[in-house]
Amino acid sequence: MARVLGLDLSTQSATALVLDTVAGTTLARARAAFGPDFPDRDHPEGFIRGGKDGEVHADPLLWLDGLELALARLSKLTDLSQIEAVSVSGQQHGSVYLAAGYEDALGDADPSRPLSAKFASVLSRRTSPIWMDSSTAEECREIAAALGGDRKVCDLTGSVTTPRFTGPQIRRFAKTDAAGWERTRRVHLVSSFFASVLAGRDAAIDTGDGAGMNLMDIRAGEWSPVALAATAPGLAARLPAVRPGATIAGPISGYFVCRYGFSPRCQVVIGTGDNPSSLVGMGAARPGKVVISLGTSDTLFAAIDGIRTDTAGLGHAFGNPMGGSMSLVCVRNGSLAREAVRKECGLSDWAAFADAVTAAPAAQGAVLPMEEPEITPRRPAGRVHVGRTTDKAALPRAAVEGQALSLRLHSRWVGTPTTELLLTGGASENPAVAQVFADVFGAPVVRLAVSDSAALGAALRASHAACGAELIDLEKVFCAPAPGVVRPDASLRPAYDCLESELAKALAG
Ligand code: XUL
Repeated sequence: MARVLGLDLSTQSATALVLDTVAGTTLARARAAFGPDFPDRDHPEGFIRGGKDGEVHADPLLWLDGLELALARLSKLTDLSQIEAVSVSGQQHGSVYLAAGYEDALGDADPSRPLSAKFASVLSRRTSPIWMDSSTAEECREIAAALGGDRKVCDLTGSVTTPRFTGPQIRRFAKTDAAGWERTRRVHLVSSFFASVLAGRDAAIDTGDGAGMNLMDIRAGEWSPVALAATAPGLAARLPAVRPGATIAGPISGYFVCRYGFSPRCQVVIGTGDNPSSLVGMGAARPGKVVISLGTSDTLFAAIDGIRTDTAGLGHAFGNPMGGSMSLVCVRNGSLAREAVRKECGLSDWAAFADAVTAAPAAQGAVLPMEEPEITPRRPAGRVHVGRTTDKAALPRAAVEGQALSLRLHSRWVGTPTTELLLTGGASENPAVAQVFADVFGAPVVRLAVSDSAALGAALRASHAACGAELIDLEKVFCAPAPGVVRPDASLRPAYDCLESELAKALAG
């Protein structure tokens, strides 16, 4: 028997997934939603909008409570003492700032006090900036200037300085709250913070998530001393080590043994970001498959041979937790934009939205719906229209086509032709949406039988790193495609090629 647990701390929820890797079965899944499950906390979406200059933060104590609620629910479904290893996936770029005494909070095994009570007094920054934060344009400019320009930063760290990335966020904190920075002893990513909490001591940041900080030398897989120096004073001493994804942080802490009945032999494997984790969970950790995840943010990613970077500065190169690297294109206006269009068109649910997409003629006009300031392409909120004018009846299709075309356009730098698209995330279950992606990319779309690819990736990584399982064997069982490949309509290719070049022109102008 080899039972493993994958945890995903995402923007809106904490998910826990238990696999039996010998029987090849999913034993239990539990979730806690930061908004709906904690109505008195008043963060209905799980994060805090409307901060100064585009700040978007979240409450790390709410994340801890979310983890505990998910584990409490999980413990009613399966025997946690049988779990041999656990790992974590976390929303990327978000950071947690800890003051002196944080090691005691990590090591405190007293099961009568919840984690949030232990950590409340050791946060040197009460809230955590998350990936939706766009407040650091000035810090991005300053870091890029200190490092010799965007191209150099991109070549060194895998991305140009990017507002949501952790380095610029750290710099803004150090500049705007020097006393808070002075009090800070440790900065963790969401993934490394939760791996540390589970292990009861500091866990390393993995090279997958570490690459989303503008601080790591992407080729060496180590912190870059020049990037650290350009970001904030004394940063090197405040970061945990950076290590390959298959590193074991240690056995699970006494807190989880006493409070949830874990075995003291359960091993904690260091965490990674949700996109690198999904790469593993989708069975795409080796080059060849392109994953599109349609969630709060839409992302496109693929394992790549060697290191390639986007000279246009929009795409990112991250470490692949299984070795090598991966590309990532991240679009902020994902499901929230689809939802805005659905509501605007008076469509009561996603089935009605799917009907509207199917009913409208294909490849006539596309609309890129940017309801909020966008990161790929970098633009203020507003819609970009190309091709024929779109009325309300055609808008749902045109908006999905616009999103698919923009992902196609902004992933050209990766350079590998798309032979198969793996679609995941909430909207991927919508057959009309899947058909549009197949048609726009001119590639068959496959969906996996298992949802929660980020939590699944964490569980598979735990099994590989701590229980010696081969990823290729795990993939055969847990990443099997769902029946029903969605085939592209090749006759639409020329029309979509035209719309893509029109979109490129409209965005350049
Ligand atoms: C990736 C990114 C988002 C978050 C969402 O760069 O910012 O996909 O990881 O959780």
